[in-house]
Amino acid sequence: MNFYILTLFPEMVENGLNTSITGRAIANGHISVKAINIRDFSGNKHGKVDDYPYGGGAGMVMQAAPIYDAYQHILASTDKKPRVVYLTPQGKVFNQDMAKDFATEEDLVLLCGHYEGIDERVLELIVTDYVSIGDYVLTGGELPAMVMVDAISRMVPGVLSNEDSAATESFSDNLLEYPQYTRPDEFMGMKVPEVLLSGHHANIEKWRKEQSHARTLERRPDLLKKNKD
Ligand code: 6GU
Repeated sequence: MNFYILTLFPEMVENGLNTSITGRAIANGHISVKAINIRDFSGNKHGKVDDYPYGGGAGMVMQAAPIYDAYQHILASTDKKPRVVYLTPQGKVFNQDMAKDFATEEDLVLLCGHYEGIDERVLELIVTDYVSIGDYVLTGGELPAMVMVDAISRMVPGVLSNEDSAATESFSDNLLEYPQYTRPDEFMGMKVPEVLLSGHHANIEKWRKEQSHARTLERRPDLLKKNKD
C-alpha cells in the first residue's frame, strides 16, 4: 500500500514513520510513504503557500493552487484516482473499522493542514474523506496522518510478523485486551495470577475472557454498548 502525505513538514512525517514496525514495513516493501512538500508547488520563489482570509479574521489560510498542483503530481504515479483524506478536527472520528477499510486501498493520500485551514475550493475538488483523531485540537495534521498510517499499516497483510496479534487484540471485538505478565513470577511482592502458571489452556482462555470483559466494563463501558448494536 502506498501512502502519499501532502504536508509543509515532510521530514516530521518521514522521520516518524521510518521507525519501528512502520519502518520495517517500508524497508520490506509492504508499504511506502512518500511525503510531498506542498511548498515545492508554491509557484513563487518565496515558497509562499498561505494568505489572509477573505472576510478578515485571525491567522492565515493555505492557498488552493499549491495543494491542487501537488495532488496532480501524485495522480501522475497512481493508476486510479486515490481516496484523499483531509485531517481535520471537523472530520469523522477515526476508529479501527475505518483503519481496516482504508487498508484495502492500494493508494491513499493524506492532506495535512496548518494555519487556520485550507481554501475550501481545493477541499471540494479533491477531498473524499474528512477524518479527525479525537475531540481536541492539534496544531496541524501531521501527527494525525502518522496515527492513520500506523493504524492502517498494521492491518495490511504481512506488516505484522504474527498475523494473530492483529486479530486477538483490543477493539477487534470491541473488548479491551486482558492483562499480560512475564518473568519474574514475583515483582515487588506481587505474584503473577496462578492460572497463568498452571499450563491449563482452557482455564487460561476462560480467565483472559473474564478479564477482558471486567476491564472493558471498568474502563470503557461505552464499548460494551456497541456489541449490542
Ligand atoms: Cl485530524 N487535525 C487537527 N489539527 N487537530 C485534530 C485532529 C486533526 N484530530 C484531532 N485534533
